[in-house]
Amino acid sequence: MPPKALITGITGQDGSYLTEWLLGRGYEVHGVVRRTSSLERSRLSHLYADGSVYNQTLHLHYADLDDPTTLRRVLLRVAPDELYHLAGQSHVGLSFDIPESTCEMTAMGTLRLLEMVRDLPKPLRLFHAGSSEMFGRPAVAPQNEETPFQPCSPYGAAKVFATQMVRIYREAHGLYAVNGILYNHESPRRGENFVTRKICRAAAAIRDGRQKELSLGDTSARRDWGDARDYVRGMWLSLQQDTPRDYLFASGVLHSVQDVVEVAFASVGLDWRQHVRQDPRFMRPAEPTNLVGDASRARAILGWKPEIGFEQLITEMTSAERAQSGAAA
Ligand code: F7E
Repeated sequence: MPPKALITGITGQDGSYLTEWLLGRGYEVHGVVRRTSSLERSRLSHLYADGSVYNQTLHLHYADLDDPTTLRRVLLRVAPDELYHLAGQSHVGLSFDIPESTCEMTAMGTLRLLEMVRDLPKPLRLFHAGSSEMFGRPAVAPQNEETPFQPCSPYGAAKVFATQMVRIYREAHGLYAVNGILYNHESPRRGENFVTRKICRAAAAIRDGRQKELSLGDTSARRDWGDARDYVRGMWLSLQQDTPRDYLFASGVLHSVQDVVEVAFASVGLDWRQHVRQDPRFMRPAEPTNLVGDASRARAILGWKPEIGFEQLITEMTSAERAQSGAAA
């Protein structure tokens, strides 16, 4: 019998890469999709269109985190060995505008899932996607798994609640439950409203004459950016250990939004100064500082290390945008 995995958030960037990773390892993969998700145009469309995969080794189920009965039913029917909980409202800026629904889904949604897992007749291994946003404005840099959380966004606070609950269920109820503390991770499949994709997309469109300028918020903001394909590998590795514990996944290197602009525009032979402007609409009420991670534990125990560097990633994302629009890469 092949191992079975269930993924919440399967239509997202990480969900789609994780699906490919697990299928490649002989898993039967099940995904939870919302009724509103358009599968034909999603990041799964290539798998959805493949008759040897869809409904053979990949199965999708309609359910929702805010509709516990549907989710409980899927969990009971699928009876997965591994559950990857990736779903949630993941835009930090937006969480200032819609804090209640962000917390409902990210914080309470995770607690509901933990309650369901606790009642399952057959135990499973749970991975929960935490975030560097939980550190907010930390007193130390780089951060590790022991650094205290000090979130400065509704999104960060919701993730802290969910992460602490995972720890509590692991300790109090003996669940095999793991938090991954994930720093920013990007790819050509990144959502269009995240800054790396927005910049790479604009650089490609300006190069090909489809756009004139790019408006950004705080370009001095710095992040520890990695590649999503490296991070889904970490998710899987963290569930293959005898003892469940939390792991931090990060590149350990800080770059500014301005660095992203410079690499993306240079990769298509453009001078960014002629096209980029600041727009207060994209500024946030609060910005975290010094979010840079120390992934020593993941390196030592999981043998994990990031394989794709910052410049390679941004260059690939920009050329993928050009290829997608039919222009020369
Ligand atoms: O912003 C600045 C913005 O939206 C990065 C999510 O995956 O990683 C992600 O959250 C930085 C911030 O990602 C624009 O103010 C400037 O300082 O790409 P982002 P994020 O907020 O760091 C963490 C780890 C998660 O867990 C989240 O789910 O870029 N910035 N100008 C801008 N950001 C956006 N989106 N748009 C701008 O125009």
